[in-house]
Amino acid sequence: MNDRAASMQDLSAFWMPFTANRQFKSAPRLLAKAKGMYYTSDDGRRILDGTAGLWCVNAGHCRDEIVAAVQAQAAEMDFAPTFQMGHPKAFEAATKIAKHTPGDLKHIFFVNSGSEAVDTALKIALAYHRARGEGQRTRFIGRERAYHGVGFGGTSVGGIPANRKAYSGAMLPAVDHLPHTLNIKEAAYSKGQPAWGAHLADELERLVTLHDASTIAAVIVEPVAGSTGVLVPPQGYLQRLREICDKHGILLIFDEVITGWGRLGTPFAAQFFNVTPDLLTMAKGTNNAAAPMGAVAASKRIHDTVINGAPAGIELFHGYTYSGHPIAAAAACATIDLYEREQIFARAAKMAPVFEEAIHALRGTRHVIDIRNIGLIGGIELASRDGAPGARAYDAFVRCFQKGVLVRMAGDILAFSPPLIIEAEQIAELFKTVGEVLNEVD
Ligand code: PXG
Repeated sequence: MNDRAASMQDLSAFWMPFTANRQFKSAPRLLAKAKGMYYTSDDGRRILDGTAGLWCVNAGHCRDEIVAAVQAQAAEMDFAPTFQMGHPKAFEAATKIAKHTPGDLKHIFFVNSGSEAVDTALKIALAYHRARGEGQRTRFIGRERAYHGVGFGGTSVGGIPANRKAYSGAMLPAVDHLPHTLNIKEAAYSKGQPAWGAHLADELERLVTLHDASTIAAVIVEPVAGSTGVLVPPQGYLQRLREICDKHGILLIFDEVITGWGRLGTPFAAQFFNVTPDLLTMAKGTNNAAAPMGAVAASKRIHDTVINGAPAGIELFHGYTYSGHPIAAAAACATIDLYEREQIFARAAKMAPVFEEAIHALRGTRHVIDIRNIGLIGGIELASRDGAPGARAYDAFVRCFQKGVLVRMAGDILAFSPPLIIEAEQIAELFKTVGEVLNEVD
């Protein structure tokens, strides 16, 4: 342990998520405060947040209006059940969310995380097919390199080998995967959507032939895959998935946990790509990550079929103690008001070209083999060190933090997803630091 770690409280009790615990605890990186675009580390350094926390603090940190809403709600009513009871903030939050969801996806089911949103969406898909007499549709189609959280459902439809390996004997039984859409040979340094790759959606037809449409409940994809290294959908790809799903009566689920709430300059990626799914998951930016919250937005057809198809009584046997938790709901209301008042999504759209130019200016920098971007999401793929995949990006991440910039890494890809309030000078600072660091790391 380094000196600082030794002088701090005991780090051993917290078994940290998705963390190299032994490595971290021997040289911890701790954040103590946050405001706007910046964190403050526990040793008092200002850290530019290039990742909006974990793709979630879209309006910037500790915004006064959201802080006030959380404080007021905590004092007024800490908790109230939403099982056969209700409280105003949950209804208000759902109504505000539904103003921004695409198409007729205006029915909002509250959960507490992206993982729960995904598992909930999968269950709603099953319930929908069952309610309409097609209960044999139980198969899900995910995609390679997808991240859909860590529930058994999300892990099963996800496509990250490391996340599945230890649990592989206990995945959902009927799942298949589309190929992912990244092809550096064909589409390196694409700005926005690659021109190459729409045909990869036709793989869905192959899976439909293999399994028969009558067994398939839903296809789930992230419109832009974020956490496996920024995989931008090829032009026409999502439209093609939508067409094939419609042709075969298969539901299309967009996992918008990362792309939701303005990341692409529109409320959701569905509006950006002009493709409307049947179910849409969200979390993170829903309440600016001020308290755990996620949600599933369901189309009218799905909602009405499940609700009206049930006998009198509870229609969907699903929910969480904290579904629509008052503090999370109050934070969501304040967050969405703030997004609207400051036109944060339009702001993201305006900054996207500045971000695109700045990230692509790193083309030609040492180690870089591809740069990808869309909206305020960017990825820089590095050549891996021989025999040590991920080590180079990890070193770059640590060095960036030492130099006052927070980035994320996925394998050997550096990922960027700043708060949507980022200014041009901060974009310049972010990528200047990254460029310096890439010249310094082996
Ligand atoms: N779906 C998607 C598309 C996600 O990106 C989840 C579901 C799960 O959300 P919860 O709230 O259960 O964590 C996510 C989460 C990273 C990173 O570094 C990404 C996520 C979470 C943590 C880190 O890229 N995405």
